[in-house]
Amino acid sequence: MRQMRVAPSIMCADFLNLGEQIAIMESSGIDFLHIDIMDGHYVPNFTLGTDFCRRLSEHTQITLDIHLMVERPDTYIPAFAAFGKSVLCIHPETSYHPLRSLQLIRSYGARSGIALDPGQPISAVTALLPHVELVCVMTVNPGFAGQTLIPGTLDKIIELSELIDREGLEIEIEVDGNVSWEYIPKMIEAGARILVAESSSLFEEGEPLHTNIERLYKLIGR
Ligand code: S6P
Ligand code: MG
Repeated sequence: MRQMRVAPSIMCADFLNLGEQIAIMESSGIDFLHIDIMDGHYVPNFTLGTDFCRRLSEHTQITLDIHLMVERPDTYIPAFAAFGKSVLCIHPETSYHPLRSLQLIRSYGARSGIALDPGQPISAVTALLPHVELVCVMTVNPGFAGQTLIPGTLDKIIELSELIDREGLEIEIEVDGNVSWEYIPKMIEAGARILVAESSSLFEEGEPLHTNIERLYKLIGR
């Protein structure tokens, strides 16, 4: 089995001590920084933006995993694809022509991905799978941290994982939403290989970040 990878969700980090937290993640070998981008339309919230990503990419070598929760993503792809070898994920239902959006991402040298809203069936995105390197399965509704996993979303990871194997596709499954100590083993068993670890685990209050990273690595066997 491929080594599990970890993508801490930066919207859940301690913004007043962000530099310190990034340094801990770098020295711990964290794989990606998951950056949630929200536009107040596709999702009723706002979070981070291009200036934040630019600053982060100047400051760290860790790859940015940019989760675009925005309508009409083509408008923003050029700005967000500018950060090294980032991964850019769109929600296909936000684009008139999702395949064109994925091609646009790749045209900038970034890696392309799609995020699956809990209400979107896998059958809606099968035509896009040959054009992505990553599928982010959302186990909560997009827009907010601190939600509870929606039942049935783990089955979706299993279904997607079987489809990827059957078709021989080179796609990694990322899981985003309530990635808690309790659910992590079930998510891995279902087929997830990238964990968007957040307020339910890595940034859980009460324990320092490095202690939670050690606990997470032990749990995922690395
Ligand atoms: C939600 C976003 C996620 C959150 C994450 C928060 O729209 O895409 O990446 O940051 O779900 O973590 P938790 O553990 O509070 O669900
Ligand atoms: Mg996210």
